[in-house]
Amino acid sequence: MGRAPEPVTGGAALRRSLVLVCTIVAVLSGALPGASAAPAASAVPPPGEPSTAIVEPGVEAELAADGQVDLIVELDPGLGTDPAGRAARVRSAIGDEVSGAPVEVLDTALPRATVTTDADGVRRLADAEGVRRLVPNRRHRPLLTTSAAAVQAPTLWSGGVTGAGQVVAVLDSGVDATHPFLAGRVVDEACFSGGGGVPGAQGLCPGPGGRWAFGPGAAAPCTGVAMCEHGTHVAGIVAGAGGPASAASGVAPGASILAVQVFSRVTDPDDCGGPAVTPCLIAFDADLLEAFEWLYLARLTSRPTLVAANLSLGGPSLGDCSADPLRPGIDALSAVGVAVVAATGNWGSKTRIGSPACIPSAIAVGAYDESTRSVPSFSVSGPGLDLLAPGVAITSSVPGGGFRSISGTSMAAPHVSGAIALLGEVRGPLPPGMALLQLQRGGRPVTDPADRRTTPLVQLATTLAGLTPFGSVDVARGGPGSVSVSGWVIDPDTAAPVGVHVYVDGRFAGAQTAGGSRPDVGVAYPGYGAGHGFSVVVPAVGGTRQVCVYGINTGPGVNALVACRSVVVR
Ligand SMILES: [Ca+2]
Ligand SMILES: [Ca+2]
Repeated sequence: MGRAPEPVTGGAALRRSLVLVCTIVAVLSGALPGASAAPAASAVPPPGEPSTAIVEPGVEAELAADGQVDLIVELDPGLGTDPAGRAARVRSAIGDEVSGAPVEVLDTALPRATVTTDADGVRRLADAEGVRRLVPNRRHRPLLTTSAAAVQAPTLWSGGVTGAGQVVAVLDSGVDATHPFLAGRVVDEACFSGGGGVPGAQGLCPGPGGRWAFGPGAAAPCTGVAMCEHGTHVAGIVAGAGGPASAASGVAPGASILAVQVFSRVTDPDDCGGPAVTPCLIAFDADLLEAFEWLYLARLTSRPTLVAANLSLGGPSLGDCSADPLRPGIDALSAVGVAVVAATGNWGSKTRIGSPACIPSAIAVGAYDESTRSVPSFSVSGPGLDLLAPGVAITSSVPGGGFRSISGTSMAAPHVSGAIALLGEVRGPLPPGMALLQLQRGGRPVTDPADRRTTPLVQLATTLAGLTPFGSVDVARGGPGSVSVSGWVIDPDTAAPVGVHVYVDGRFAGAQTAGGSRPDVGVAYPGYGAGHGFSVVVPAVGGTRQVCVYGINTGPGVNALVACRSVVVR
């Protein structure tokens, strides 16, 4: 490893935990589509022999602008998964330095290193054996600009549902665990900061060096930089409780918070958006990749009810989000049941959502303005936008015990993370894709006046009432004195087959348990298996008949109409 970590407490044990995550994720990452994505072709052709490494276009853009680039070097997974051995092999592949700049080996399962270098260094790395891809070490900004009621959370609270037992990770600028609004909510803390040694990026973790910290106090809010209150505000929207009338409660006031500080202090005006706003907070890809793997291990070991990871941060996407450098970590978390909830951005684009929200397995959340009952102009929209949630003038906690009203998609995303904690308490483990589907089905459609895109606004009471069976009638055919219908049905509360009832012209005509094999349905709804098909023949008299199929409910919800079809019976 590069620099020695500086844990706040329990350093050695926590360090071993971080090492263990490398091994576990390596197995999973190899099986994930994102791990071997084939991105765009090289933009910096090396002199002489052709390179085998892919150089992302963003690398050349940074070289053209600055003469140098902060790189993440992705190496061949064949370098092995044993952390200590892998670091040595990374160094033997690309050296301790490139063109005089030091190489930092990242603490991630896929072998990665960071280095800041020039065009010559990029060419040498692209030519080096074992180097698979060169990507910019991107910068993500916090996304700023009595909202629980707008998502119908109080209806659930009145039924005793508060998110109790559920854990939400908040990857942000730190959380004030001593704030009365968050008293007792923060159950663990970690910090990843410093950008993998990017020059000019100062690590903000407590302790010397500021690179890593773990345990109580590790994710204390940063100080001395604008937006250090951001993470405390976001955590309050997820799980705050007992506040003033203007902010009486977060969405899931019984849920727990896993606070993860991922921001660094940066002084480059180009990164911060101008000299007037320096220094600023930046979250680097390198730190997010390490944080994702720490959360993945926590989910598999100590935090089995970690249901969501909130990312109220981002920047414009590079274009191809299926090859996004952060995708393997987000895919891995989603695959073990952690919904990764990300804000789409506040720069007003209505054509392309930001990264990491644009990564398909992330749940991308835009902002809704309760006062205008519409989508605010700043809220980034485009293909991949999954949900809307309140994000204008949201009052929540800030460090030191106070409260402030802030706007942004940063405020919308934690409404969804809290909603998933409430769903998790009611329903038990729900695959993130199914949680999203339920929130979308139960949501209220809202059309953005800027691009006419219609997106569901989270409505929790409707969503819970909507945990009813759903499916499809694929075939309905009349025969001599009979009707045959086939299709599939799932109740979101169980992977087991559920019943279907068939009615002809409003009269009960037959029943079946929908347990037939439908591999296509199993693929479409991961975690629910393939056994949801039905194929029924019921008696019917001649003429044109209305045939209706109902799914029989399990757990929350009610019996639901799947579909009706008109058929001609001979
Ligand atoms: Ca998505
Ligand atoms: Ca149900």
